[in-house]
Amino acid sequence: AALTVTLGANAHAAGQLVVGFAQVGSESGWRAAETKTAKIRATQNNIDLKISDAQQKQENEIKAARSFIAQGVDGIFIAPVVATGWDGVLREAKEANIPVFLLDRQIETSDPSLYTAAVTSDTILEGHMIGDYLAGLTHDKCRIVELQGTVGSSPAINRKKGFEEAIAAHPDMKIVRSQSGDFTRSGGKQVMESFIKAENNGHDICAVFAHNDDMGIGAIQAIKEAGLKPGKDILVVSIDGVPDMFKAMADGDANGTVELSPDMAGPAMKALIALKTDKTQPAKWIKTPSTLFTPATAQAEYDRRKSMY
Ligand code: GYE
Repeated sequence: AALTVTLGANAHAAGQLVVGFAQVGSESGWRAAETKTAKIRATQNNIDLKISDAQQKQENEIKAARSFIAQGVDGIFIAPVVATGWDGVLREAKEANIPVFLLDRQIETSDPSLYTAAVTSDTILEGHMIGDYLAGLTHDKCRIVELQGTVGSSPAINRKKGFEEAIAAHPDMKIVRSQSGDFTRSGGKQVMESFIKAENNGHDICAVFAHNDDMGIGAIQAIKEAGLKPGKDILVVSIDGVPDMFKAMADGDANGTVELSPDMAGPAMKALIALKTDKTQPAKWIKTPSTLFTPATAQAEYDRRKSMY
């Protein structure tokens, strides 16, 4: 084993760490920004980053992780598409002494020592912030339709939970329909079309809460095609803070979003380097900030962000 390690290390420039990143796919604008940012951070940190696109399938992520283990990488990043089913492959990584960082989604495990740290936003808080904000916009009275993210993913579970906790304080706010649009624009549009049909051509819907901006943008299209005005006839709130949502808010088509940083890889790389150089144990949860944005500042925020992605 010692020989293999030496050969692996020699294959790279001195001091250069090799990291394998099992990425979910490219279902959303936020995801694309995260991948792009990861590549930039890799260059800045002199890390050889190998990214695998799992096309939204956990089995592909597990396969990628196994191949990274076989290659003897210095660290593995996983953006876990769903929350459960990770213990087996994580145990293999642990036995191979390879630290694993979870990016942007959490997992459910009976043994948290199987991964080193998770870099994510507080997805319960995001749902809570949107629920509180919507309560203010609607004077605590609203028939809400909900577009959920990928079934079984931690942000879908947690954003729903946080939102429900927030509106529970307001008896006249209710989620009347809820279905997954899989975090995609087309999924959001399709599900919103069916909600509109089922709710008196949309006239009985006060607001749509989408678990991400892409589904929110899909919903905006569906609302327009039904002859209604998004942002007014049906309020639109979501989470991510991608440039297209700032544009939608500036255009009056949407009402609010909670931004989360697309830079999950940067903090993970920093923690990995500290771990490798002087054995510094990172915090188990490296939490990124959540910020609410509204139409009031949308144009300026859009102009500022356009160039960043
Ligand atoms: O909000 C969504 C993406 O896991 C936090 O996944 C991430 C979510 C993000 O598809 O746009």
